[in-house]
Amino acid sequence: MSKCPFNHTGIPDPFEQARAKQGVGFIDDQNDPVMMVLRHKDLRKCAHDWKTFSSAATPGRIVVPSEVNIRDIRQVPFEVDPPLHGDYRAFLEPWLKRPLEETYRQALRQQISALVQESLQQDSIEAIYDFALPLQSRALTILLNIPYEEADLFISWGTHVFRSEDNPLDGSKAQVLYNYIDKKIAAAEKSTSDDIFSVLLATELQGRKLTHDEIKGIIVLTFAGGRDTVINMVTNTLAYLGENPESLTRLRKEPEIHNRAIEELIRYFSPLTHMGRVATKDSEVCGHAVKNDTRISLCWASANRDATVFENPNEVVLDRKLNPHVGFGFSHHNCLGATHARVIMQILLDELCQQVDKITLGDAQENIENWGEFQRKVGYHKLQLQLSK
Ligand code: EMZ
Repeated sequence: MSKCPFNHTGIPDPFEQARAKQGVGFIDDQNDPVMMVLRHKDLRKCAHDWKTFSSAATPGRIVVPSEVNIRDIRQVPFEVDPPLHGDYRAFLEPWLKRPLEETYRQALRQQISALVQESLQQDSIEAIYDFALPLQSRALTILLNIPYEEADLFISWGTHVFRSEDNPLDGSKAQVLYNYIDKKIAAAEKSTSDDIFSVLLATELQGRKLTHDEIKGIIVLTFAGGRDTVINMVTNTLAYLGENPESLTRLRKEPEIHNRAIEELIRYFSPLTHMGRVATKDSEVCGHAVKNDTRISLCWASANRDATVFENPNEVVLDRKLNPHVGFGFSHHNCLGATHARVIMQILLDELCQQVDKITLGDAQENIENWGEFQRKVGYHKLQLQLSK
């Protein structure tokens, strides 16, 4: 394998100056500008204030880049405000807490352990397409309770369901997912099973059955929200452990710090840079006016490096004790898939500690997001590496 051409210097923080100076950043997004909220405290205040900063705007508008031009299906409960939002969560939460069950964890461990074993046999693997994408796609079959074989189809869709290599907003790609979901709902209508589609068809909300669009909105979110985020988390973790072999050694010796290490890696990597809200009235954030019907974004990646909250914010402190990170969002909308993601990370760290002695990094192509004046590395497009014993 060729040698790593540069230092994988981690994930720099492009927001530091703007966060300290004015607390916000301004970006254009398809002629619908966004004011990014950069400080931890302001961000938490805005996230709480759902009456002023709503998630229930036109479908796609709270996402940055906006998806209004490529979809009209409302993602549920992510694009819904309280109190209805809470009603959806109430029946989704038990399903999304299943990763805490032993049988679920065993199934996931089997998948991840096999993937690590297969990777050990290769001279070199590409961390996304040979590892993180199959890992995420296979784990999703457990979350949805559908046959393992369906993962091959999800793998073939690539790292994002609305983005392709040459198009950051790809409506035709979204249609492939929609068709799949429509087919699965139709099949579940014909014959009931214990998969997510049948469960949602049987679910009652306020004394009525869920509509087809509500079910679709829930499933789309499950596919879209937990995809590139989990992939970035897994890939960045491999890169970090490759560049910091002493951390792998420490994690092997101190399994009791794994949970803290996972939270710290989530804080440091912040796999989702930000998420938007739309103002429902004229308002103000950190001294900056926000007009009715304009967009703000809650920049998790910036808040997670806020030096007024985190000591040495740009360092990975594996056993960081106080860690109020917002890597899974904050307040009502905090990530519903967080339990699944955390359990994936627990098993991954454990399997790497047990099976792998060394991660050697090779050629890499970074994935840099461009947000106006800010350029943020969020992970990799490609990362060649070798796992060895
Ligand atoms: C939306 C979003 C959810 C959006 C928690 O994040 O993830 C993005 O990757 C999707 O493009 O549609 O699901």
